[in-house]
Amino acid sequence: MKKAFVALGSNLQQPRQQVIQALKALAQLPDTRLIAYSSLYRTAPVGYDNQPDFINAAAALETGLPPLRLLHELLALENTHGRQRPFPNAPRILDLDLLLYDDMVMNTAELTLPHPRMHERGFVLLPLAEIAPDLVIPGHGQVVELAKTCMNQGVTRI
Ligand code: PH2
Ligand code: MG
Ligand code: MG
Repeated sequence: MKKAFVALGSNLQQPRQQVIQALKALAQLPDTRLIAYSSLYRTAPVGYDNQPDFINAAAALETGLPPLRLLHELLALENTHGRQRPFPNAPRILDLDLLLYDDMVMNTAELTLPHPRMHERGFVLLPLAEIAPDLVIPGHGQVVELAKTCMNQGVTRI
């Protein structure tokens, strides 16, 4: 079994419920256990400002699924929730990003690990610091230290 971390986000159609439902669905994935999940956080949008605040959270999984298989399960779950992709960083019903898969480092068209922007995003790091403060992001350092640099990004635990 491998350990993987997933970021959850939603800012459309009852975002809290979307994220709570998604956590339940993660626990139901084949050959996978949900071993930890964070509180929910209300977060200011990053990248494209003219959209509602997000609800974000982070989850830790233990899984026998290989990384691409896990990624495909996450994308399928987004689709089940009705996710559409009109333009980059558009508001979304559900976003499930594979952040880390053990200490794997890879960069393909389909999947980059660690997630390329996770080390600078408060909406990822603050929830992650709650469940895995000592985790090291390969190439960037310890989650709790990185999270301290993101305190002014409009991320509030709810
Ligand atoms: N996701 C993005 C872009 N911007 N901002 C917040 N606050 N939360 C997100 O989940 C988020 C974002 C791309 O996936
Ligand atoms: Mg994302
Ligand atoms: Mg995504």
